[in-house]
Amino acid sequence: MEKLRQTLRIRKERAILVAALLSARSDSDDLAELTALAESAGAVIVDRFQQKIRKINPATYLGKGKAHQLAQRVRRFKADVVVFDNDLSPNQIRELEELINIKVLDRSELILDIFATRAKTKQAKLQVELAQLEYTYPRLTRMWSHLDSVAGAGGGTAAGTVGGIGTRGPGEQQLEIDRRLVGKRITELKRELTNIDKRRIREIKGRSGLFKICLVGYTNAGKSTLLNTLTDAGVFVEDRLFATLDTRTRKWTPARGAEVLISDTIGFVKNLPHQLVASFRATLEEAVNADLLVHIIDVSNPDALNQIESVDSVLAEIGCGQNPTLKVLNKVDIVKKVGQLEMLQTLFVDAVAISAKTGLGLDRLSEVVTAKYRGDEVLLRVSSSQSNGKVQSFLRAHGQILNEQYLDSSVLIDAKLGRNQLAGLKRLHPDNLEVIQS
Ligand SMILES: Nc1nc2c(ncn2[C@@H]2O[C@H](COP(=O)(O)OP(=O)(O)OP(=O)(O)O)[C@@H](O)[C@H]2O)c(=O)[nH]1
Ligand SMILES: [Mg+2]
Repeated sequence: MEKLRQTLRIRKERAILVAALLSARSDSDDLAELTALAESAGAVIVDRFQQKIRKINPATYLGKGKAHQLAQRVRRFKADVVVFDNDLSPNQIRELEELINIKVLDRSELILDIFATRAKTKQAKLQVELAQLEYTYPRLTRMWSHLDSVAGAGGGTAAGTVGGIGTRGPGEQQLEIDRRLVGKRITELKRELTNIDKRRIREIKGRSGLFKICLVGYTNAGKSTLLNTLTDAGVFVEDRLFATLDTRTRKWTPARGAEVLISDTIGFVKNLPHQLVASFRATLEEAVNADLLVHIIDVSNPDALNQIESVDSVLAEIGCGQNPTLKVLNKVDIVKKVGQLEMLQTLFVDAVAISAKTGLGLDRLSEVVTAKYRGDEVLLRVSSSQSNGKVQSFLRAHGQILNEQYLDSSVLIDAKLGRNQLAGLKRLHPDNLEVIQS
């Protein structure tokens, strides 16, 4: 049994997916997302097992009868691993593994594994390692309790060493040693990450003068594709979940005179493991500091509404549930379900429909973003010396000049300008500036 949970990797393994549904709800395919997740991790799905349960069995999550059925299917399909869509306690995992004799993973462990294989930068790697240690460690250690009875069994634990031959309870001793090692590693990781985070937060704060947009959304919604289309950023895009684990920031000019910073972030998913959200907090800092969140929605996904809800709840968890947000309905070029786009447009009347791939709707998106960047329009009367040409150029670039009147040495201008640009105009020191109507 100790072999079962040395690694949580399921690449190329034959997997049975299990969803235990507590409610009677059966409106959507509850295993669709787990299927995508498991495939992303590289597993070959050999069977899917959806079961309605009336209550959670504390020992095995599923009732005993259902668990036995599962064991039979494991044998029939020669499966290597069972992945639950539910989160299981360490005890439930142990009991299930004893019963069906192959590795059992829960949803969070699967997500953590995908993150581990995707992490490329030092920061992402440290963040994932920390989340994994915090989530998985107690679960792995529970598996070692059996070592009590196989004293001196040698090898086979995640840390690779086992206590001396013949000593009583090497499992317990090993547990103690590993607990200390893991505790030390967690402290180290936290220290390293704090340093990187501080640098990163300084970097983000350093951009405070500029208007910042952060792309957020469910994994695979098309955030990186949009960033690439808008800015030629060359960000990794792939039809798999969690393609992006790092944020990338680029300049974007949605209209003449309007320059904004736009960042990509990691994708969200339903029930993102709490430890991951905590570890990735610095990466998500881009979202917290953004002037505008652009929420990308994959309208071709039949589950789009639930995905929107999941994203909103992660946003609330990281503390930006109240930030100004623009919803963008992406992938309109491939929406299949009749009425889906119309339904979402009715629910979110301000949403902009686009295709990041074909470019459809991007002009409208630029317009809406520019309007948010500029803020509500105000009517101004500005007077400036004729030698200070910058004031006129600024108004021409950012606003709309309604009337110009040339006096002796000055010019009197009536213009419309976005409220957010008043500060920029003031920096050019016009002789007089009066807001006539706001
Ligand atoms: N047909 C179509 N496909 C799109 C569109 N936008 C994105 N895609 C595809 O959707 C898949 C996911 O796109 P990404 O840009 O990687 O999605 P993401 O939101 O960055 O995903 P994560 O980084 O995993 O969170 C890719 O295969 C894209 O080519 C679109 O407007 N139309
Ligand atoms: Mg991406």
